[in-house]
Amino acid sequence: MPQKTALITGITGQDGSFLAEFLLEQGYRVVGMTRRSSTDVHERIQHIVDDVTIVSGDLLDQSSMTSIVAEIKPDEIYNLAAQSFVPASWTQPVLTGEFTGLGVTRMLEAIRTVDPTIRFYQASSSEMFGKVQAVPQSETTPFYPRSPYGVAKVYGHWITVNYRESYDIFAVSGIAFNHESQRRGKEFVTRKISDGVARIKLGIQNELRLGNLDAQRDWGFAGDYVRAMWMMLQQPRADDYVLATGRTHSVRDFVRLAFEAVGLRWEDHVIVDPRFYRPAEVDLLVGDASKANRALGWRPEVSFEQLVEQMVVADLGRLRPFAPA
Ligand code: NDP
Ligand code: GDR
Repeated sequence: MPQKTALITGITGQDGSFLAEFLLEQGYRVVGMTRRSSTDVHERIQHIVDDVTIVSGDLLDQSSMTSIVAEIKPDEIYNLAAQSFVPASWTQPVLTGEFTGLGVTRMLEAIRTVDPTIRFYQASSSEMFGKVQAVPQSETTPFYPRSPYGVAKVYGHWITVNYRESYDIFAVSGIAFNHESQRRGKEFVTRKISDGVARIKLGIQNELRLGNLDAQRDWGFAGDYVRAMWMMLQQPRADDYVLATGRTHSVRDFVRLAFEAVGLRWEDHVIVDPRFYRPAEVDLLVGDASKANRALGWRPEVSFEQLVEQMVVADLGRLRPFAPA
């Protein structure tokens, strides 16, 4: 079989780095689209940077995306790039709409005009369920987004469905619930906690300030989710899938386990700081991934407890050289 080419937008992000590793293992030629920056943003893909091709483009710029698709001639495109931090979507709502919403249309337009046989994966989100209309949430649960980010993702989701139905493009949307790892950005709550716990354990800091501890999320491991993205593009028929573990935990549960992993009591160090509350909160997410399980044979392998432990251990190892003598 000839080698396949995959184009990943957002290759420098958490998921992009895991997906690039996974596709290289499958024998793909991997091309990553990155936006120009004056600093090195390749931290997460440093170890594979010589194995992938980096091309310069931006979700805001139609011509860059169209010419990348024409030049690279990918078999598959994984659209992972987005403004992905929910709180930033209230302070930069228009930019979030441009990146996270319209950016999807720009890539679909590039496919439509260059080669409509290219297969397309859109990184949709459980944030689209927002104020949930059913528990657990499945592919048929109505959307009720609670942030400009969630609203933009709903647009990205439906434009993907629309290009599939309008132009017969193999365009699919993975409705992924939260997935984490030691490569998660430090502004997201899981990594903020694992990083904070490691700092406290090592005597670098003494307290951890968090927002709403009651929020509940369906947390999985990012490495498991990128496998599902690929599986979705190998199917005979284009379809959308919920990707989730089916288990939900509160932020407080994550905090407790993370502190327990280093033998500390979370109550002695965590301060609830209303600065981290959101204008509108998503209280409870728990996904029903039985369709992905049945049709793709996909099942997440890393448990919540393993995930918490892995993240804390990784941050302890990273920060140990900075511990006071
Ligand atoms: P990250 O925030 O870690 O990565 C986002 C990526 O998008 C980065 O590579 C970033 O590049 C890139 N990017 C942002 N803006 C632009 C732009 N204008 N042009 C080109 N590239 C841009 O996100 P994750 O890896 O966690 O998530 C991947 C995708 O999946 C996102 O779309 C996210 O919304 C979605 N998602 C994530 C979930 C999760 O739990 N992780 C769950 C559900 C959906 P740079 O390095 O330059 O900033
Ligand atoms: P989320 O992830 O908004 O679910 O979006 P995040 O980790 O930011 O928040 C999860 C929950 O934790 C609560 N929380 C805090 N959050 C942050 N960031 N910082 C805090 O100090 C804090 N304290 C409590 C939040 O209120 C929230 O309820 C992530 C992103 O990856 C999206 O791109 C993706 O689409 C969804 O997951 C699925």
